Amino acid sequence: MRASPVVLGLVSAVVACGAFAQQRLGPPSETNPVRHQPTDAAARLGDTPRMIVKFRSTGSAGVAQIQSAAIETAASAAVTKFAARAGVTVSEARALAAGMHALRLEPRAGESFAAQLARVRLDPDVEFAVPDERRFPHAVPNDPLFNGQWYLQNGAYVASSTDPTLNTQPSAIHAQAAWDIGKGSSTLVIAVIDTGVLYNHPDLSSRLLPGYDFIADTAVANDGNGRDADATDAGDWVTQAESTSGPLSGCDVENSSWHGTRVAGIIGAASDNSIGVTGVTWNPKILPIRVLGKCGGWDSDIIDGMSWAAGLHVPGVPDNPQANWAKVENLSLGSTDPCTASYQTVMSQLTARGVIVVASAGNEAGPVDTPANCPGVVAVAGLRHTGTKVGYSSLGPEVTVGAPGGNCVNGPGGPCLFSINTTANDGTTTAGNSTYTGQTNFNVGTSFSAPIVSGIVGLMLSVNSAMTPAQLIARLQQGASAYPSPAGVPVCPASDPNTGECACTTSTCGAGMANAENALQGALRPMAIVTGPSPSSVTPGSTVNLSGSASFVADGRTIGSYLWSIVSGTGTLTSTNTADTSIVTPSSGGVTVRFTVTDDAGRQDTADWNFGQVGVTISPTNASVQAAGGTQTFTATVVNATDQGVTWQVNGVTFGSALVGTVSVFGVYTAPATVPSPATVTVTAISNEDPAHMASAQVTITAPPAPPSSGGGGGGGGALDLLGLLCLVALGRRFAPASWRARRAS
Ligand SMILES: [Ca+2]
Ligand SMILES: [Ca+2]
Ligand SMILES: [Ca+2]
Repeated sequence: MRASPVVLGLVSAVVACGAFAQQRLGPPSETNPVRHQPTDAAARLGDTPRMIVKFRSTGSAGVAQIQSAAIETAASAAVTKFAARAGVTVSEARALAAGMHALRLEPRAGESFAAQLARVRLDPDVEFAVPDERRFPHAVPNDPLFNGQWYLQNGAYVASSTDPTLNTQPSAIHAQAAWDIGKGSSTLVIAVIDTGVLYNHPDLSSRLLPGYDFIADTAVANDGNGRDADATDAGDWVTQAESTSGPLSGCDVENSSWHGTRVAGIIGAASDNSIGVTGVTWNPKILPIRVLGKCGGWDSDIIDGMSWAAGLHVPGVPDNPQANWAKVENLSLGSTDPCTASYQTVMSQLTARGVIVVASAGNEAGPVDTPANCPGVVAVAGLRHTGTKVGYSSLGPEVTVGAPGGNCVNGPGGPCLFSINTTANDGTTTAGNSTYTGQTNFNVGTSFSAPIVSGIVGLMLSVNSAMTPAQLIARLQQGASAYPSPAGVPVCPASDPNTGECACTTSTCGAGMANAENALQGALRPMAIVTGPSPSSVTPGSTVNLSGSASFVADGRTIGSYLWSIVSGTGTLTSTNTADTSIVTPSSGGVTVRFTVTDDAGRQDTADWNFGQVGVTISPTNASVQAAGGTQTFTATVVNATDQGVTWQVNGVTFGSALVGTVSVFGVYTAPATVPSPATVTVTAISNEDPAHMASAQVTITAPPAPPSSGGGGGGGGALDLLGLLCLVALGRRFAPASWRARRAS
């Protein structure tokens, strides 16, 4: 088992709600207004820990199709067989999506949960067993509050105003400009995997689908039962009494967050409807998936919710109707952990279905939380209005892009100038009045950076539904605006000691600041795709067929023209304006073929096919080295190879020999003790990736100056006998020349 989750158990934060949030913690709001940690970190596993197990015998669940009941039957049989074989008592077993199971086992006397997990992993049918852990929420056209939605602006909104929220900010996402291009398709579904939603919010209700409540644990659900078809947020407040004992012991005492309602409003508040705020998207439907309740939510519920939203079957739950299958899923939740096998399993299934998962990086100012750090997830870091990283946001190489996360500038008590305003509710326990966040009841956290990007992804998919997640992510990143480097702001991961602010880099905050306008323009461009043989498998001078037929264009567009061209090297194309072509590769050197697709609107994309033979060069190509200790360093350069490494030889012998000189793994040639015959040897660097390609240098060994008191022995130059060679190799140069000269064959 990995390092104790108890140690790692600093959880990501819930939303901040003005004075309510400030009472929780001390740090200045600019630094981390949203972070809250459980007083009892053991709450991550709960008092009766459960694990998520995948059995090999259940096979891989259907990626493209909804699972059948037969698979479910096989799965429950796997649990029964496992219990009998492992000699364990299963006190709770629930089949999850993707062939996984949530299991609670009766521990043996004195057995820790970690030891129990280790024992389960020994079973031959167990593919993986990971803890089922709690994750936590990371945490407005003519709509009258839109002016306060600084993060959506693009032009100088009120350039003359002294109110900084009304002027364009560097990290604002240019949504206004994007809406001139597209406001999102009404057939697209974006899932909000969160606390559920308040269906009666007047600025949200028209956008909401029925969704589902996946919280199996009644104490967490707070709606009096387990899973049900009503995804209404029942409130997630935790009382002092609940925190002291019972199933929520150790959890933070807090008011209801209405987190899902806040997240949903950013993605898709009812827009241009004369009330409240504006969403990043105006038309797509929002599918509320309730997985977070009191004290966060369990992996087992989050994973099932993610699966169901995308159209996968979840045992015991009626399937999501196909019209409501989500193509985008927003997860503004997580906690500090490596990506688990359970999340990897569901992510690979969702990616295969073309579903884009967007997750908040976390509010720990540390490594990216899980599931944001899982492969294929669009991880979003939080930015200040100026485009620097806001203090609380987690950061790291897993981040895809940055987006506004909200920052206050003023300390606690003053208005929060750069709140991410959205739909909310004023109830501290059960729901009260529908409201909006603002400068006094502010809303900040990476929880709100993620839905900004989910909205952008929704706009992109609405104009180009054929993009794979990888293709969409590439266009999203290409469209991101470069991070600023303000003077006096430490470069991430270093940070300002007071605020935590730092200047983002592409290795800490992703490709740049998410830009809705550029992303949408990128999605509208054709996608040029060239398929052909792997260049490394191609023989020089052979005919290669290249196809551009897999290329596609944005929805509603048609292909205008194709163009094949040679941008470097030599070769002859059989045709240049068709979807497919062929080329004879050069017998020496390489060639780069470029394929350009132009759609009927004149938008273009290109893709290159490179044929390059592995090339090795050596430097210098000639050298003169004195015998008996002289050295020469050679450098080998390898091109067109993934592996840049070479193997060194002297006269065809790897690493050389005492007779002709030796060469180290670093290319350092050391002359032999005496001048060999012939006196010129060959040093060769051979490509490790393709040993057919090499480069050589000639080295002439010269005699060392004669010793001052040469006592005879003749002209030298004779060969050492075998014994002498072995001694030389074994003893190195610890012997003076006089010593080994004595061993010379007569
Ligand atoms: Ca329920
Ligand atoms: Ca419910
Ligand atoms: Ca509105």
